[in-house]
Amino acid sequence: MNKAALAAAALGAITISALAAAVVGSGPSAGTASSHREAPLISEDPSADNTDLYAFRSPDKPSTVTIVSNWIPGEDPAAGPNYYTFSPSAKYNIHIDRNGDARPDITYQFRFGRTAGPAFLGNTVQSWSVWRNKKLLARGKTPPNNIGPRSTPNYRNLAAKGVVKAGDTLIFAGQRDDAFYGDIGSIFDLVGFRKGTGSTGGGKDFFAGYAVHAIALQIPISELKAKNSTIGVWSSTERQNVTVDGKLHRGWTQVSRIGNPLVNEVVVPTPFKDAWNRSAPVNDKQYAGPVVTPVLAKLMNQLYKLNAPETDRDDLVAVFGTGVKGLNYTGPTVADLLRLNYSIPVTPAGKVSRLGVIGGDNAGFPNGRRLGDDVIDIAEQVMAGFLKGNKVPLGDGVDGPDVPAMSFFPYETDPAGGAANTKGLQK
Ligand SMILES: [Ca+2]
Ligand SMILES: [Ca+2]
Ligand SMILES: [Ca+2]
Repeated sequence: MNKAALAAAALGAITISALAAAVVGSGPSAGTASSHREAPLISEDPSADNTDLYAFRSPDKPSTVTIVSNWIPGEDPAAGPNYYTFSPSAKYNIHIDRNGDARPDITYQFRFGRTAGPAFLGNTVQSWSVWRNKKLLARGKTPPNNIGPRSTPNYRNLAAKGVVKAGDTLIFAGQRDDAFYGDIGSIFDLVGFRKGTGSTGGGKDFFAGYAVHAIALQIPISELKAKNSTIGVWSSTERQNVTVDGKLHRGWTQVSRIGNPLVNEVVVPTPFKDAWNRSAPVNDKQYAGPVVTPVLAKLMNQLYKLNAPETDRDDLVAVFGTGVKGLNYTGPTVADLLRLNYSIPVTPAGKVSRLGVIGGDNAGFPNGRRLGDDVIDIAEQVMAGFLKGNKVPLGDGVDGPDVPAMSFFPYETDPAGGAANTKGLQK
């Protein structure tokens, strides 16, 4: 693809995700950043709640793609003695579409065992099994949560033992530091910028010190075999025989899903957020309407007179739902998938832009999503009309995570220890 096409494509892609993200990140009526506690029902079921999804070419092993999916928002490592675990009564899924029809061609499904006792006093190791397209692929164990130096000494070593190899695929499940970062406290106070327009620092990272539970996969590109080298990824959680809206569902019911960051928070109107969590990406066309006339753009204009385009943002719908031509287009089917064109090379560490494609770095969001990509700033700038020439240096004043990603699998870094109690106040 030529550079102009790529840039245009990139911008378009950003717009879509940005739109979604911007809306999410900035909307006072939205849930939390990214997809933390974004819909009414799932906020009562944190162990099934998808928070963020990442997909990128592995920087230290570019012949592979890494997918990281997080659950359980806002784990405070110090909040013992009943610590966080994956739910033994849920199914955790990572889906890959390789031909643009928004239906999964590869599904990795994880189930977790119970801990030997209550998750009390640090007994948080869980056995797991993973099936690839319903065929058993591997079994393993999570490391324990990071309780502290007496219960879980040499945590790096404990975590390293959690990585399992199945053929040429690496697998990890367990507690991680939340890679997401953002000034959620200020954003949800009417899209507040603590300093200027948010591009000069001064934000407070709400997620600093908090953890999540993650599943990470490193898959050889030779196994992906996607049309135009572009995969569409999403993650979901299912629960058995749950009562939803007063009605008992037999079998398994999907209760949460995520593709691009911030979509449910920003794009989907509140009355439909729970339904969105239960629906399949292949039916996402029904949610395209709100993207065309984004509420957030209107709100931002009312509050800050930003000149953001408020109507006719069909381009965003196209970008958000289909990928961008010349970048990561997967076809006409509209669906919220995190689309990664894995033929685009890894950007060397010194040249990575946290703004991804709008920062001239096509290996980042919305072409997949790396752990350090600043999806809130991207979303806000796109929402303000970056792609239509209205470039406002918006941001939340938080330009990176509290702890950087690791340079090796599973990349999302080790969680802070509970005993360190990074959130407590020393007396
Ligand atoms: Ca498919
Ligand atoms: Ca963090
Ligand atoms: Ca930011």
